[in-house]
Amino acid sequence: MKKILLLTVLIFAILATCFSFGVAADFTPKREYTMTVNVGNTFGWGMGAQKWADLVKEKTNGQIIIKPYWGSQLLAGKQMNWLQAVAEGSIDFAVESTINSSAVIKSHNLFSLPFFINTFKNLDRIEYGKAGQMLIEEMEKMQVVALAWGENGFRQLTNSIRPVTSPEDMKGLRVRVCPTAIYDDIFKQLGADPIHMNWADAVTGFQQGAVDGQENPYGVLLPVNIWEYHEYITNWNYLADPLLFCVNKRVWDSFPEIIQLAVKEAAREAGEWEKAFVRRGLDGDTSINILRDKFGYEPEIVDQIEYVKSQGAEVVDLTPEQLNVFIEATQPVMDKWVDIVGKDLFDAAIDDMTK
Ligand code: X2X
Repeated sequence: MKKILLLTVLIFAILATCFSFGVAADFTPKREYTMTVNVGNTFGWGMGAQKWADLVKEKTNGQIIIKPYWGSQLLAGKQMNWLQAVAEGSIDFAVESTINSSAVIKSHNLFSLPFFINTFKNLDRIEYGKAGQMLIEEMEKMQVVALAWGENGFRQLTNSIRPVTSPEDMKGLRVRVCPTAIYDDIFKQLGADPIHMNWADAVTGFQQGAVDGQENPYGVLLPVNIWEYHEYITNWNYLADPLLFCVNKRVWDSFPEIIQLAVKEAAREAGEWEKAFVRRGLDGDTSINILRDKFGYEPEIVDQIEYVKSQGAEVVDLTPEQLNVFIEATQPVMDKWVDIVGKDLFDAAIDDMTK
């Protein structure tokens, strides 16, 4: 009896081993997987995307090769189309901003609610909390698997006309904004003139003076030398711009478990590095210490705000009173967009932030 049992166990073990090898052997990776990124590889965002690709190659012993395409090249510059492309599978991977998916998934406007999130701590609580989970689950239903969070950053206002300390100062300013509706509402509400322009055309637009201003995080202001076009920067953290490290679901499901694990680990690691890189100098010593201690990485520029000042930018920090004027002025936008984002998600985000 014992012998039969032993034999059965042995047969099962052999079958299971064959089966698992069989599954792995059945898997033939594509020669190359495509990845879309809206910016270039000199931005922290782009460096994080490259790091993900490098780590995936390393952790899968060269089985999975991801080629990043910069500047939304695969989308002919149409930054708002990335999610659709990854959902359909015409692009395999993405390291992309939730702003650029917010036209397709309305809930992604959560991060663009004006003056709602404001601090890194709040942002992390949302991303790794219930609201973040809800967003990721919603994406998976659309065939996009989000493996890790990254960051473009809190967006700041820059312009070539005058220092902005109140909505009054924004009257008539022609501001390049991301091509999405909530931006129109915010900037119109503040008296400015929002101009839609894809990022692919934006820097040329700044050079040619087609607009007076724009808004982007320090992680973008530095690599484009924004002070060469816009002397004035207002720090107002008015909305957050997270990134997601994503893969098409069919591609994901085609990977054996061991490869999935490697791709996910690589995304988490690259995301953590990338977040610390773009936050460096903006959150005290926290991010700079992560870069140094965890990654052994010493950035050339440690204090991003001091750096732009040293290049000639005039940086305005709003007082709490000045900030309040902006918060009150944009309240109608907030009221309108909470409904579009979804009350459940909004409440979950508040819950996350107050935990
Ligand atoms: O278009 C922008 O401003 C950018 C580069 O920040 C995004 O892709 C959201």
